[in-house]
Amino acid sequence: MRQGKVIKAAGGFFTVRDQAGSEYLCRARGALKKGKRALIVGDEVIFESLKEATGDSSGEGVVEKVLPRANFLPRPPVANVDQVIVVMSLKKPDCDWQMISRIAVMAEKEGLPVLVCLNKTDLIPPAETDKLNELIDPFPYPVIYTSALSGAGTAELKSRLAGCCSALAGPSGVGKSTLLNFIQPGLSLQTGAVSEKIGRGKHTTRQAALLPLDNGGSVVDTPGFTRLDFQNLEPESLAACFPELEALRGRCGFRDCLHLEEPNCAVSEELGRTLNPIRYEHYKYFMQELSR
Ligand SMILES: Nc1nc2c(ncn2[C@@H]2O[C@H](COP(=O)(O)OP(=O)(O)OP(=O)(O)O)[C@@H](O)[C@H]2O)c(=O)[nH]1
Ligand SMILES: [Mg+2]
Ligand SMILES: [Zn+2]
Repeated sequence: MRQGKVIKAAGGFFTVRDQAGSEYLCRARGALKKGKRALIVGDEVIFESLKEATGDSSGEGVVEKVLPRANFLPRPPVANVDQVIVVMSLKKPDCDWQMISRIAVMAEKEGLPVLVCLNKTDLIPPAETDKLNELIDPFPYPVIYTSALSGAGTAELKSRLAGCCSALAGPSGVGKSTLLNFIQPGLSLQTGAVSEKIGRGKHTTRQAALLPLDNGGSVVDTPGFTRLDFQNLEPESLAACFPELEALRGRCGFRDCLHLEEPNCAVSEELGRTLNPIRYEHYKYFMQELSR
C-alpha cells in the first residue's frame, strides 16, 4: 500500500501522485467513486499499485481508503488546501466585488487564509488606480495586482504560492489559468478568450487539477463559475466568516446577536469605522440569502 494525493478526478478515474512524484491512474473502491463520499482533488489516499510487482512505478492502481480531510471547499470540490486565492479581473469581465466576499466566506468557514488577486491591470488606465484602491480597501485581506499579459505582479503571486497548497477561485475568464502559465510555462494549461458579446469567460478549465510548482508549492486551478451558492452554512455562523464582525463578538447586547437590527448591536457604533458599509451590505445580502 502507498499513500498519495488525488491530483485529478475525471470520469471515474483518479490520478494519484505519491510522495516520490510518480503518478498512478486509479480506480476507486465502491463507496469512494460517486456520491457524498466520492474522492475529490486534494484528498490524501491509501492506494495499491497494480504494477508494483513488475517494478513499474507509474501505472494503474486502486484507491482503498481516503484519509480525513483537514478542510473542504465545496465548489469546485477541493480538499486539504492551505490558502484560497480569490482571482478577479478588473475588466473583461468586470470585477465582482460581492463575489470576493462570497468566496472569502467559504474560505473563512474552513478557517483558511484568503489572498485577493486582481488581474488584468493592463486593461485599467493608470488614472483609475486610486479609485480601485478605494474599492478594494474595505476587504480585510491582502491584495496583489497582476497582469498575466505584461507579467506585472506575477513574481509576487508566485512567491505567495511557494511552500504551500493554494486553491485559485474566481469567475470564468478572469485569467486563473493564464496566470499559472505565466508563473510556470511548462504547465501549458488551456486558456480561452472572453466572449465579446456577454463579456464572460467560456468555462475553458473543465476540471480542478492540482499542479506541482517548481518552488515547492502546489496550486489547484479550478473551473470558473458564474454563480456560487453557500452550502452547509447556517445564518448564525455567517458573522464568524467576516473577520470584522467576528471582532465584535461579545460587544453586542445579545450574545447571539446576528448584527441585523437588534438593539445594542455594536455594528451601530462600528459602521464606517472598523466595519466598512460595503462589507456590511454583503453580509446583509448573504444573510437574506441564507434565511430563505
Ligand atoms: N488583457 C489581459 N488578458 C488576460 C490577462 N489574463 C488573462 N487574460 C485573457 O483572459 C482570457 C481568459 O483567460 P483564462 O486564463 O482562460 O481564464 P480562467 O480564469 O482560467 O477561465 P476558466 O478556465 O473559464 O475559469 C484569455 O483570453 C486570456 O488571454 C491579463 O492579465 N490581461
Ligand atoms: Mg482556466
Ligand atoms: Zn450585533
